[in-house]
Amino acid sequence: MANQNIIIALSKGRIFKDTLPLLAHVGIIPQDDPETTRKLILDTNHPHIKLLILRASDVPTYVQYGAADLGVAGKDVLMEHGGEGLFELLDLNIARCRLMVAGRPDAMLKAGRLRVATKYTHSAECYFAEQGRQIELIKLYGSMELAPLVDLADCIVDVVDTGNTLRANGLEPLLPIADISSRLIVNRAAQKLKHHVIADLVKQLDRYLQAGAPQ
Ligand code: PRT
Ligand code: MG
Repeated sequence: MANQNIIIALSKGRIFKDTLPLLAHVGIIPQDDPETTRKLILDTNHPHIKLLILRASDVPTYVQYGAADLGVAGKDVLMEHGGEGLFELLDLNIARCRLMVAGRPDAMLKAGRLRVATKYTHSAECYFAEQGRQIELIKLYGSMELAPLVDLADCIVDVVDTGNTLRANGLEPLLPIADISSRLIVNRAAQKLKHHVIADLVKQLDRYLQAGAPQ
């Protein structure tokens, strides 16, 4: 397929798992499983195509700076990153979830400034500004569900899939902010210099997705 080098950045876990069938459809087979290998650069069956295994929130940065040509990242991560120097080529319709405000059922009734705990500080700031609601942001890096339980925050902004994690902690989804799915992203240089290979890849993936790729 490619005789130009193509580096694709993605994260292990749900994004890798859901991207595998899409890569397989375009004939790209990783030679290692990121859940078992310690390698961070995976070879594929194509000598010119490699996969970088990164923290999900680092994928846009590697693509933006050209360390990877392409990447697979959640829209939540892209909204936080700001998307500078990046183009979204395709909605891959994988790793779907919703970005939500969540908390105890009465959390929104609080008068005055809301304390909002989240790793999605940019999205939370934009959302509450649009709503005209004053907030105090508390930046966290994980386990956001804990914050309202110990009165660190009135509510959280996090992605929700089944809602089981919220429920298990006595919290509820309260307000939807955005529907989230993962996107195929590219940087300007790769888009120009590797146009033919990338356009061909996108065409094949798009056809597959339009035909209703099995989820
Ligand atoms: O885990 P790490 O801190 O390294 O990074 P990450 O959480 O950003 O990465 P990862 O691999 O967990 O998620 C990658 C992407 O998957 C996210 O950026 C989202 O776009 C997407 N995605 C889809 C999700 C979920 N569904 C999801 N459920 N990301 C995280 N979750 C979390 C959710 O926050 C909750 O705490 O999983 C937990 C369980 O969700 P429920 O609602 O099903 O209980
Ligand atoms: Mg995670």
